[in-house]
Amino acid sequence: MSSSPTKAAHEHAVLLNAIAEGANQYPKPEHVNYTYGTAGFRTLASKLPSVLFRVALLAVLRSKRLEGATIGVMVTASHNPEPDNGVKLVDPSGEMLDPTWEHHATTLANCPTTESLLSTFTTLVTHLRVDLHQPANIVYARDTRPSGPDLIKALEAGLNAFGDGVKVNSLGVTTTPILHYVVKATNDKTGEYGQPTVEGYNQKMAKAFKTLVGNKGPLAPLYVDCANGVGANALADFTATLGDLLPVHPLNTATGTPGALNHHCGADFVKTKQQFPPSVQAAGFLNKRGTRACSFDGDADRIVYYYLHESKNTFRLLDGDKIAVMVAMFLGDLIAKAKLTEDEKLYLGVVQTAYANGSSTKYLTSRNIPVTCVSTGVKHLHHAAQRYDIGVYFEANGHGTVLFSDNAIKTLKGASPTSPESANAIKYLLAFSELINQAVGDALSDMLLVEAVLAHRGWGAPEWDAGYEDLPNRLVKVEVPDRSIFVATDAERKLAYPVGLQEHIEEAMRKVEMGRSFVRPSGTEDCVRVYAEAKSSVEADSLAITVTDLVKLASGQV
Ligand code: G16
Repeated sequence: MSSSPTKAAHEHAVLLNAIAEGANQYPKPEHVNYTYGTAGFRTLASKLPSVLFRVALLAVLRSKRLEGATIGVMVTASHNPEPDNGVKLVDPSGEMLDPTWEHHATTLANCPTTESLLSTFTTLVTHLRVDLHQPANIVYARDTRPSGPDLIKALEAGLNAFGDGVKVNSLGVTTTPILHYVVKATNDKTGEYGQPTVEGYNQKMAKAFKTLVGNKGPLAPLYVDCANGVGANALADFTATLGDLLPVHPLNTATGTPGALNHHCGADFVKTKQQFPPSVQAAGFLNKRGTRACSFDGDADRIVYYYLHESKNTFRLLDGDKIAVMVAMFLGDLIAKAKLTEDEKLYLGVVQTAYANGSSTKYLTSRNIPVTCVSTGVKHLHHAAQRYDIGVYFEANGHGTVLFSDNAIKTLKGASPTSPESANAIKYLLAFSELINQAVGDALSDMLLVEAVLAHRGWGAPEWDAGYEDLPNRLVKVEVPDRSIFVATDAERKLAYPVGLQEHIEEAMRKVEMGRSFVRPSGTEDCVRVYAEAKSSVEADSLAITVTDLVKLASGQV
């Protein structure tokens, strides 16, 4: 649709007026510098209203630029403590926002005044070649944080500035991966991915899970720590759809209790502290030896498993690395059983980050499974995984999924089975491609993936754990006055700055057997993270302490 220059100028002026009116309600606080980081904007909720208003503007520009494709907005701070909140944009494919647009998000968020916001907005419209007459479609949701409703109001104020020029779909309170699913399904014009609703998500996964384990159930009961977050609601909805096939015991479901979210529970607590959440212990879980439990994080995009070791009576963690290894081995076996022809050959690979335990990488590479190491952040893993026909990616913290390429799906659908075993393998591979969230890491979908693999293998947690022994490792959060002085390189395995620090870290590594350590600034919290692993716990501890001291020294704290 085109309009005369005068009419267009008038329409633009009306839009800018509406934006100005809204923006004045949400002024940018002084002395705050925002960055669209690893997982969007994330900071204290009280600092975010102006950011939400501006994110709405960018979401609309992105949708209009893509001729009305649906863009997602998720309001969450995932694993962060309750006073924090955040917001991230989801691209039409269900993936994270195109990295070239992250900079525009940062620029808009940092405009100091309404005037500068309007001129930056106008510049972006021109620079990004956005036709404001195009339609825009936005779907949004939030997690259970108490600050969520006010931030959603700020987001809606930004969307409302466009009047009828934007169609919105609010999913209310839901998990991050469900929002990603709905975005992907909405934009999938073939309609094959699934119904673009929460119900559609539950039905799709329940159907695939039944195909995979329907004749093996009911499975052994599973304890699920929901981190007192939105995963509790999603789990309840899903189990209502699934029925009795997987009996779950939900724990930490107090979504309305102030301060409870991620507090002494959840995937990040378990992974970082390497211990049971106290609430899981209190639930009598430890009396049931060998029983597996898992923890979601605050927005249910991460999951880790754990259990009590039978004879040693110790906590055993089955983190993202353990999930990746078990799943890659199992899918690899299914590919072999499918007996595809040379032309149909499917390549499977694993993507990890520097946090991956050295033992997991060794286990995979020694079995000829290709492993790629990329920087932290799902967007990096996701893109690297797309290079395989079946790309398994997991961060050690439990954030991950398995991507099936179009070629893999087409090949499997077109393959001619040579035996009942190959027919089953093909059927199961296709069912896994339905069960596993193709847009992003998803605690609920990953839980079902793990359960399906365990059921097929006939394993419990100890058998799963037996594959390899993790090297003892430590993860330390160091608060520093300015984390931006730490600049990582080489897929975050080394530090480029401060100059000289890397040499000291390497010297410390050489002093312990099988020592490996790295330092990187967090993209979601105001801290620097130190990772250390070594042959023994004592050495991992000492390496972590030495490197932490080096970080403090370099940041002028000692
Ligand atoms: C986010 C990202 C993850 C990343 C994690 C920690 O997770 O999506 O890829 O591993 O933050 O990042 P950092 O160490 O940079 O703080 P979530 O679950 O918090 O959204």
